[in-house]
Amino acid sequence: MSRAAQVANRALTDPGARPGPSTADPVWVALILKTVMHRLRTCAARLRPLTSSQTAKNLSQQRPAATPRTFQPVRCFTAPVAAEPFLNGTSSNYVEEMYYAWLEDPKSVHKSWDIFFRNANAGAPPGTAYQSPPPLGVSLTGLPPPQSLVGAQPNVEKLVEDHLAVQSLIRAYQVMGHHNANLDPLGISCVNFDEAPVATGFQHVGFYGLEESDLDKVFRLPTTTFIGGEESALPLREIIRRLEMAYCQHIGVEFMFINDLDQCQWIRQKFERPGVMQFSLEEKRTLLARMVRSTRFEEFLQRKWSSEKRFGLEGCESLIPALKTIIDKSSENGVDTVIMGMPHRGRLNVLANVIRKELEQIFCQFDSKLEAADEGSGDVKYHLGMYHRRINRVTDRNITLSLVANPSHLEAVNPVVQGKTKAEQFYRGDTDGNRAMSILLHGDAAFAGQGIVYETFHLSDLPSYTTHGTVHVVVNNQIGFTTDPRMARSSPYPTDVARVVNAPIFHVNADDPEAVMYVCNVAAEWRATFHKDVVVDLVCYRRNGHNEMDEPMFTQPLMYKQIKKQKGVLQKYAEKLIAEGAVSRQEYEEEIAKYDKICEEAYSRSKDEKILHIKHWLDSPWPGFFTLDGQPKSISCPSTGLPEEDLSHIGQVASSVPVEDFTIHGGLSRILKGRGEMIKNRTVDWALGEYMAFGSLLKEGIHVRLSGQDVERGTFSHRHHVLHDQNVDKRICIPMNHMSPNQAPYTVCNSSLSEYGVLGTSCFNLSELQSTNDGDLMQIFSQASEIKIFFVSYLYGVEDPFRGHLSVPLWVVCTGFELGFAMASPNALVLWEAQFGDFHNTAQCIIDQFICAGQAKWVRQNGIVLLLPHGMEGMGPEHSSARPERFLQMCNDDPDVNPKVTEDFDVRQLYDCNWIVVNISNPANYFHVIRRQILLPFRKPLIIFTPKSLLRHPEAKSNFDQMLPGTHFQRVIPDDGPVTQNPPEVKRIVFCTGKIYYELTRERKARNMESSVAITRIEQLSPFPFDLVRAETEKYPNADLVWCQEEHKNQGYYDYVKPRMRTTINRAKPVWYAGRESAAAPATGNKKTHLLELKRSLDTAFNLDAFKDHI
Ligand SMILES: Cc1ncc(C[n+]2csc(CCOP(=O)(O)OP(=O)(O)O)c2C)c(N)n1
Repeated sequence: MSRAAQVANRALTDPGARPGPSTADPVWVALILKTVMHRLRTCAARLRPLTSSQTAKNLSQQRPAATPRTFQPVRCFTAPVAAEPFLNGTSSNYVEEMYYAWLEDPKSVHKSWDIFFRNANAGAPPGTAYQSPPPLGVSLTGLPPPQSLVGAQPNVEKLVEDHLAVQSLIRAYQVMGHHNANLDPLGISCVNFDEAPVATGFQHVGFYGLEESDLDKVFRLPTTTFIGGEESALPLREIIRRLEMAYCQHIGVEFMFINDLDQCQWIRQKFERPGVMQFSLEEKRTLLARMVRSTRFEEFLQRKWSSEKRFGLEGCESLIPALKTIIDKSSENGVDTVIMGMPHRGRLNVLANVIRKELEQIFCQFDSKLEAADEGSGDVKYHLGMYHRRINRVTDRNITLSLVANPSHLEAVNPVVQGKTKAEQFYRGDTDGNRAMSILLHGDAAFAGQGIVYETFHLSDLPSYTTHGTVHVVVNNQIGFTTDPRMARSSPYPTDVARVVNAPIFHVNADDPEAVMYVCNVAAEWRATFHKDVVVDLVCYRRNGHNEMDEPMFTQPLMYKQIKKQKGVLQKYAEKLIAEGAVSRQEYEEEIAKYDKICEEAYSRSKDEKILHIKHWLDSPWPGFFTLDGQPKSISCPSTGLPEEDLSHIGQVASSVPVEDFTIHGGLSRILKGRGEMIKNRTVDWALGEYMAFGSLLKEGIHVRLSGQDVERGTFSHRHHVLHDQNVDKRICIPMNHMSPNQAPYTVCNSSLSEYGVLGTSCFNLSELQSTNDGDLMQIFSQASEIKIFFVSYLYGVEDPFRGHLSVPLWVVCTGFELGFAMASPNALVLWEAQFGDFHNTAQCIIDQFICAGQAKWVRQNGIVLLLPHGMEGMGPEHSSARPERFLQMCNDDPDVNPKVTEDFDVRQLYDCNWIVVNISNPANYFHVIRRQILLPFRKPLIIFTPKSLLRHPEAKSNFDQMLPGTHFQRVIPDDGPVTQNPPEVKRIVFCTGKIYYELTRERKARNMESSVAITRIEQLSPFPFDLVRAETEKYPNADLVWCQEEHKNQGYYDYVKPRMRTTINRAKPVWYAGRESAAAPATGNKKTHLLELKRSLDTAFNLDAFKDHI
C-alpha cells in the first residue's frame, strides 16, 4: 500500500486520528489538498441552483425516502465557493449533508445552517451568507428570528468543526467501542488494548476538539448512525449515552472492517436503534427455562458421576440458549437442517438439550460395566455424534439436527461439517443455503491457534465449497487447558481470524443471557440475509479445571479465586427476572424441580440398558443402503467391465468438444485428436481410463465429485476435464457432463491451496445424506424451475452454473433434469487429488483421525478416494513419495495370520479392512478399481498411488479387451510372458508394485532373462492378496523370492509386504530385497545419484547370485 493510501486509510478507519494526522506530514497535506480541491469542485457544482425537476430527481436518488419539496432556485454562485471560510476539505461532505437535509426540511438542520442556506439562496455574496449561530441550549425551540445579513458574524467554522468532531466520535464508537465494552464476566479482561486506547465517554470529548460545554448542544446525526431512532438531531450528551448503550455494555460489535457499506449499515441498525434489546415476557421465560436445563444438566452429572471427565459447561451455561436461539431464528427463516461441529466443552449438554438425545443414552455412557455391542474401537462419549429429526417448538416446523462425531484434534471437524452441509445443499438444489446450514463451535485457544480454522474460513466463499454462511460460536472461557491467552495468541481477541473473510464478530458477556440471545438472533439473521459467515464470541469463564478432575489453582490462582466468588449465571438471571416480576420464585423453583425429575427418571431408565450401541450415536444414518441390521446386502461385487459401445462412446466424448463455436487451445486439439486415435485403436492411456471410469458411473447415475489443487486440468496436464474457450473469457465446457441426457452431474473443482481443509471437506460421504430422500428431491426439483436449470446446467456442463451463463435450450434443460434426476441414486464417488502425493501430510489429521479410523470409532463408513501422485522420477526429496509406508502401516490386516480363503475371499477381505491401498500400473486396472469402489455393497476409503511419468509412458496403456464385461480389477498381475512356458525353470520371482515394473521389464529384456525371471505386480497392497501371491509362488516352485521397489528400504512397501509374503509361504523361503538403501529423505536431489541408485536396484534384482552369501 502506498504511503498516501496508508494515510488515507488510517484517516478513514481510525477515529483516533481526528482531529487529524499532523498537518506537518507532507503526504497527509498533499492528500488533503487533493481531496479538498475535488470536494470543493463537486460541492460547488452541487450547490449551484437546480431546476425543480433536477432537484426532485437528485433528491430521490441521493436521500432515502425524502419528502419532495419544491425548491425555488434564486441564487447563482459566481464567486469561487472556497471563498466561504468554513468550506474546507474535511467539511464539504458535511455541508452537502446539511444542504440536502435543509432542502428536505429546513427545520431538520441547525438554525445557523438554515440561515446560511436562506441567505445563500437570497443571493448573499460569498463570505456574507453566514451569521453567528444562535445560542444552543437544551431546547431547540424559541430560536431568535434569522439575523440580517448586514453585520453577520461568521462563527460557522466552529460549528462545522464541532459537527465533524461529533461524527468522529460516533465513528470511534462504531470502530472501537467494543474495546470499552464490559465483556468479561470476571472483570479481569484478558483483552489488552493498551496500545490502542479509545477515547470515548463524556470525559474524553476534548480528544475530539469538543468541550464539556458542548455536551448540551444539539448536533445533527449523520446517516451512518441509527442512534437517533426517529430523531435526526440530539444533544451531545444523549448521543454519547446512546452510543455507550449500543457499543459499550455487554455486547462488543466488531464490524467496521467489513468492506460492504450495506452490511455495515445493517449491523449499525441492529445495535444502535434505541430499544432493540427488548424482550417479551414469553421470551424471557423461555430463556430462563433453557438456562435451567443447561445448568441443572451439568449439576446432575456432577452429582451422579463426580469423578468422571465430562468437560462440563459450567461458566458458559448460556451456550445452550445461544444455540437454541440461532436454530429457532434460522428455522423461522426456512432452514430445516442444521449440521453442527463442536469440541469437548459442553458437548454432552448440547447433545441433551439442543439435539435432544435421549438422556438415558447419555447416562449409560457413564456406566463402565456396559459392554460394547459394535465392532471397532468405539469412542469416548464426548466425541460421539448424533442425528435427530424433530419439531422445533418455537416455530412448529420440522428440523433435522446433527452433530458430527469428531476426534480429539480440535477444529479438525470444521471442514468435515462444511463438506456434509455442502452435500446436503447440493442434493436438495438448495443453491443459496436457505434450507441447510452449519453451525461450528470453538474453544478460544483452539480457534486462535489451529490453522484449519483459517483454511476453513477461506473455503467459505468459493463456489464449489461455500455453504452460504456458517454461524461460529466461540466458547471463550479465556483459558486453554492451563495456558493464558497472552501466551496462546498474538491477537487481542481469539476471533480475529474471522476478519479475513469480513465476518462480523459479536463479542458478548455470557453472564448476560439476554445479550447473548440478542446477538444470536442477529447472527442468524445476518446469515439469512447475507449468506456469509458470522462469529458469536461468548466471553465466559471455566468454573472447574480443564476437566472435572483438574486443579486450576496450580496455574491460574487469581483467576480462580475470582471464579470461586462468581455467582452462577442462572442464579443471577433468575434473580433479575424475579425482581422484574417476569417470573415468581415459586415458578422458577418448579422449573428446576421439573427438569431434575426428568433427569432422575432418565437415570433410572439408563439402569435397564444392558449393552452400549455406538450405532445409536450415528451422525449420518444411511437409509436403504444396508439391510435393517446394518449389514451389506451381499458380499460380492459384479464385473466392473463395460460393453465396447460404452467404452467407445465415452472415449468419443473425451476426445471431442461437445459444444458449438467453442475454440480450444491448439495444444489441446492435438491431445483430443490423440485420444480419438487411441479410441479407434481400442486403447486407453491413464487419462482415458479415468474418463471411462467416471463417465460410466455418471451414466449409471452416480454423482462424481473430484476436487483438489488444479484437478480440472490435472497437475501433469493430462486430464483436461474443463475446456476453456480461447476467445471468450470464462467460457468453459465440461465434456464429462455431455455424456448422456440422463446422467448424474459431474463436479470437478480446483480447490484452494489447502490440503487439510479441502480433504476434510471431501471427507463427508454423500451417500450418508440423511434428511434427503428421493421423494423429497423429486418434489423440490419438480417445483423449482430455477433449480432445474441449475441441475441441468450441471448435467450439460455447457456452463457451470456456479460460474457462468447457461446456453442450453430450455426443453433440453427440463428433459435433461427430469431424466437426470430419475437416474439419481444416493451414491456418489468423491475423490480428492493431492497436487503431489507428499502434500497429503498437511492433511494428516484428516487421514489418521477420520479416514483411517472413522469406521472403527464411529461405525460410519466412508468411500472417499485419495489420488496421490507418487514415484521416484529424479525430482528430489519433495514431489516424489506419497509415503506408502504410512498408509500401509495403518492397515488393520494381521501380517502373521494366513487367512482362510473362501469363495468370497476378495470381497470379504475388503469388508473387513479399514481402507484399501493400491498402486496401479495400467489404465484398465485404474478404471476397474474406481468402478469397484461404487459397485461394492459397502464403502471403504481407497488410497491410490497414481503415476506421473506413466501418464504418458507408451507401454502403460491398456486395451479395450481388459475393460469389457466379465473383467475385474486385478489385485495381482501375474507375468504372462515366456516364464509361463516352463515355470520350473524360473529362477526368481521379482514381486513389485507400480512404476518400477516398467523399469524391471526393460532391464530383464536387456539382460535376456525373460524365461528365467518372472515379474509379478501386486496392484492391491492392502488388504494383502494372500491367495494370489501364494498361487504365484506355487507356480514357480524353484524360484527365489525378491521384493523390488524404487523407494528406500525403510520406506515404500517392503516392511508391509515382507512379513505377509512370508506368512503366505509358511516362511518356507526368505524374501530378498532389491532397492534403495534406508535413508532419511524420500529421494535424492541429484539426478545422477538417482539413476545410479536405480541401476543398483535393478542389478540386484537380476543378479541371481546376489543373495547367495546371505543364506
Ligand atoms: C489439535 C489439538 N491439540 C491439542 C489438544 C489438547 N487439548 C485438549 S483441550 C485443550 C485446550 C483447549 O482450549 P480451548 O480451545 O480454549 O477450549 P476449552 O477447553 O477451554 O473449552 C488442548 C490444548 C487437542 N485436543 N487438539
